[in-house]
Amino acid sequence: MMNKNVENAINQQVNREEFSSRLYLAMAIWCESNGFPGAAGFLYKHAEEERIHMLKLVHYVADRGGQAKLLPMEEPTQTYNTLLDLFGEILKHEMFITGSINELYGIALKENEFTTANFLQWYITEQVEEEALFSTILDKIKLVGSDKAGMFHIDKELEGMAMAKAVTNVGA
Ligand code: OFO
Repeated sequence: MMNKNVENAINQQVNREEFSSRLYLAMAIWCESNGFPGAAGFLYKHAEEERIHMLKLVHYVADRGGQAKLLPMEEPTQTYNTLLDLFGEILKHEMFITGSINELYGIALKENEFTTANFLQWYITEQVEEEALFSTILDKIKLVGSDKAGMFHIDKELEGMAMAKAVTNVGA
């Protein structure tokens, strides 16, 4: 049976991953209605990935003989000023998630839950990738500033990244 403190902290992480999915869905919706179809496609895909992050935790709790709890969620921000703003918010959010995973890992170690600590390694690696991905995108957006042609290219690039993700998922 899993330690109660660890189980509670995992449930909180379930909530945060679920919120990430909802936040990126809200952002995708904004992008779609504000002339960024590529960014929208990319974020719709990313919202699905966050749902997978959430489900991995849910199944882990079940495998350990527990039952994951779904906690209430706040409404995500649904309007943004610019694409730069939006991706800035994503990077901030991912840094918060990294902190949350690290905290959860710390709780697992403190409670001698080494199986959970081992399981969390995947999330620790994933967060390195998430932060790297979003800071790269953010740097590109900063570079083009308000140049319309540059923004168009970035949107196309994001569309390509979403398609590459779809192909990778099919192959997986
Ligand atoms: Fe689940 O990695 Fe982003 O939030």
